Amino acid sequence: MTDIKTHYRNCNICEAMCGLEIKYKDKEILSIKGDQKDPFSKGYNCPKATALADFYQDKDRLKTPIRRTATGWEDISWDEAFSEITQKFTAIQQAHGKNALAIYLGNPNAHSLGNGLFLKPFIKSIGTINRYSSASADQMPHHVASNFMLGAGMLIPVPDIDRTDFMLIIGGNPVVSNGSMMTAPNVIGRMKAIQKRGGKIVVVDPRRTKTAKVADQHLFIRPEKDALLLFAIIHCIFASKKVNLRHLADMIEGLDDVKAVAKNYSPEKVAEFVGIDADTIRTLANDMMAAESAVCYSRMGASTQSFGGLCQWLTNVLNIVTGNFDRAGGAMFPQPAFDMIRNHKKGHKSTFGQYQSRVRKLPFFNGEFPVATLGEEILTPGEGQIKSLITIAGNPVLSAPGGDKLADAFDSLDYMVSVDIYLNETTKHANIILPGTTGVENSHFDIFFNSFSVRNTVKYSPPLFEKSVSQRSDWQILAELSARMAGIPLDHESLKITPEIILDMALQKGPYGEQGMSLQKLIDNPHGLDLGPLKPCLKARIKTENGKINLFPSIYLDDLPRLDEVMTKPTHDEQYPFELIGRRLVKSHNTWTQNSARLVKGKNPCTLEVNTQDAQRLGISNGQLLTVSSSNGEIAIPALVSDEIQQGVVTMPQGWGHNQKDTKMTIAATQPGVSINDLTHADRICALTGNAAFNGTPVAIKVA
Ligand SMILES: Nc1nc2c(c(=O)[nH]1)N[C@H]1C(S)=C(S)[C@@H](COP(=O)(O)OP(=O)(O)OC[C@H]3O[C@@H](n4cnc5c(=O)[nH]c(N)nc54)[C@H](O)[C@@H]3O)O[C@H]1N2
Ligand SMILES: Nc1nc2c(c(=O)[nH]1)N[C@H]1C(S)=C(S)[C@@H](COP(=O)(O)OP(=O)(O)OC[C@H]3O[C@@H](n4cnc5c(=O)[nH]c(N)nc54)[C@H](O)[C@@H]3O)O[C@H]1N2
Ligand code: SF4
Ligand SMILES: [Mo]
Repeated sequence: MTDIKTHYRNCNICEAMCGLEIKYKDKEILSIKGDQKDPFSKGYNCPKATALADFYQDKDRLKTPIRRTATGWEDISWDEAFSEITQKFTAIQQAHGKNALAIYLGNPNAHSLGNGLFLKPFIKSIGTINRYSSASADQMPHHVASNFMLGAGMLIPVPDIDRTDFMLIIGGNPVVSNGSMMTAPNVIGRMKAIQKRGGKIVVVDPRRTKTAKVADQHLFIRPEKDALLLFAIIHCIFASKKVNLRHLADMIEGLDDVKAVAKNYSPEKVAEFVGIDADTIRTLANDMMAAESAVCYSRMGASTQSFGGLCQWLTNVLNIVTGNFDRAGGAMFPQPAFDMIRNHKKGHKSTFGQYQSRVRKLPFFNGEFPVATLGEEILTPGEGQIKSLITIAGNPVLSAPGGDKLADAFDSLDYMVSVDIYLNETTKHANIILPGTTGVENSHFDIFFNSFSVRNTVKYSPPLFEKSVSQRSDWQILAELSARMAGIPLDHESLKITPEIILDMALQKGPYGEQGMSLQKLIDNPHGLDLGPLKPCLKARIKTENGKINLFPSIYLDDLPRLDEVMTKPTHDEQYPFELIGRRLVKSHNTWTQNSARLVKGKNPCTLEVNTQDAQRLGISNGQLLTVSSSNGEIAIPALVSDEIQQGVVTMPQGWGHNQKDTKMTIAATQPGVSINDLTHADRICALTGNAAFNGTPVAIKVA
């Protein structure tokens, strides 16, 4: 028994940062459980964590570079792969300009220490402005709001869930997702604690989700009408004359302008469009004002929709005018030990709209263009056309709006490279796949999620298992590619820098440096360290030039006519009368965890939930195969008749569709699920931020 060892680390799958206790013997994982001594997650973990063992052992996982040939994939050496890639990328950039090479970054980059640190120099080395990521299929409206209101896109307010007395959750299902832009392991436990201390939770969602079932109140809302609801609540708060800005009173600009505009959105005016009656909206506003502390938290449902920009602005406004911004129990700002914005100067220029995309003129922001425009930038001929692409830890064929069309676009590229652990729906289009190490083979530190966390904590874990001699880490791949692209010799000193060296420096120079924070300190404390509850800190951390909160940035004013059209020109799509929204499943994470046998065990979860009355009207019965069509395409999917989904709305999981040919994810390929993004359309975006508008996609359904 003595040779059974224990390793502690944070789970790297979702944002929750659950601490894990892993028992192992030699190179075999024996068990994965929640780490009771983790100061943040306190023993909590979800079923996905155990699959870290499956990803480690997965026989389908790539370990060496492979190259596509006319007769199939062949193994090649790292040197051959790097040489070919450098030569091809350089030739394409010389012939067509720097921007002819594009880059797409997927979600696991945010969960990786090495990628978080080494992507920036890599991006610099390829010198392209054609940069895309999953962020514009997710949370870009949050960054836009923080950028314009607070002067820093990464200064994100997070709900102080552990102290709030009233939580309004709009378009989030954190009981399943475990929170997003709100790192909070065991959300369900934290929600129950709100109720135990006498507080209240209200969920606004077109579906009665697991989160809605835990809440005290659930309000069904029509998809994409959240900005109107938020405006109406704000209207009530101004009308009641109970605006109370507390300690931020001398930091707010534009209060009267917001008040004047909010006048136009009375509960009575918006009710029929929102689908929530005026009295209920007034009660909601009153409940929020009456609570000792309160917070509005809005997420995917309110971000990946046509008015995502307005929703995230109005969420901040609501928290501010109720006196719940930067205050215990409200929306607060973490102070991470690795502080990404510490050295940002006040008043630094926003890059929003610095460039416009070539074809659709969408805004460049936070160093990237919206992923919704990637396909047309590849397919539209002319000066500046994308000819070559590198994807890093992303699967846009399944994750981007109109993903199936992206597959065709990728086939038209002159040259494509993927840095990925699988041969999947996206990477199969690459000429070369470079596989990095993953999960337990990597050291781990959460750069991003400590910045979105509901409590200040910090933790570092070394790799559990050393990689084999033939393997490289993602960061090593990025470092070598950067050097080769920039013509730096491979024995250069800069190539000796590791993530640990940079991390240690950032910790020592960071906000806890004077108290002795360092990498060694974290190595000595493998369960992690508690740095305490969130503290009011906005005065010190705000990055606007004059140190004030801009409550009404003009970009939002300019977007209001578009919102008003919802009420003045309501449309009913005769051809596609249903509105499609997505759903997340406890046992899958986006597109990439479905090769774990234990996670996909059981009946097919990829079903289209249809409201009972709609089903009766259309003669649809449970389990029946349906054809679902949209302006983008068509899928076949079994029905799940339910009263949990609102009439006129249908929902299916995101991240599925693995039964394509020429991939190598043996278990995933046997799963019947289809891709929601064969239905969503790249043209459907939030016109303000360019973020994908997945929710509310018009669809038609019929029995197949
Ligand atoms: N319709 C609809 N579409 C959506 C969503 C939705 O709700 N509805 N959600 C959106 C959201 S929130 C997100 S974040 C995006 C996600 O969009 P993507 O990031 O494009 O998709 P993922 O499934 O996260 O892709 C992860 C990829 O990284 C690879 N990978 C996993 N681990 C590693 C690693 O350690 N190293 C490397 N190099 N590769 C690795 C996987 O094999 C996979 O190819 O999808 C978006 N798309
Ligand atoms: N188990 C699991 N956990 C995950 C992931 C996963 O794939 N699986 N993915 C991770 C990622 S990358 C992210 S970004 C987070 C996302 O975390 P969440 O934001 O919690 O994600 P969703 O479950 O997509 O929740 C969106 C909710 O919005 C609702 N909704 C849809 N349209 C509208 C609308 O117009 N208005 C309103 N009010 N609601 C609407 C949907 O019914 C759904 O309940 O989850 C993370 N955690
Ligand atoms: S909730 Fe997220 S971080 Fe926690 S164990 Fe599950 S997948 Fe991992
Ligand atoms: Mo996401």
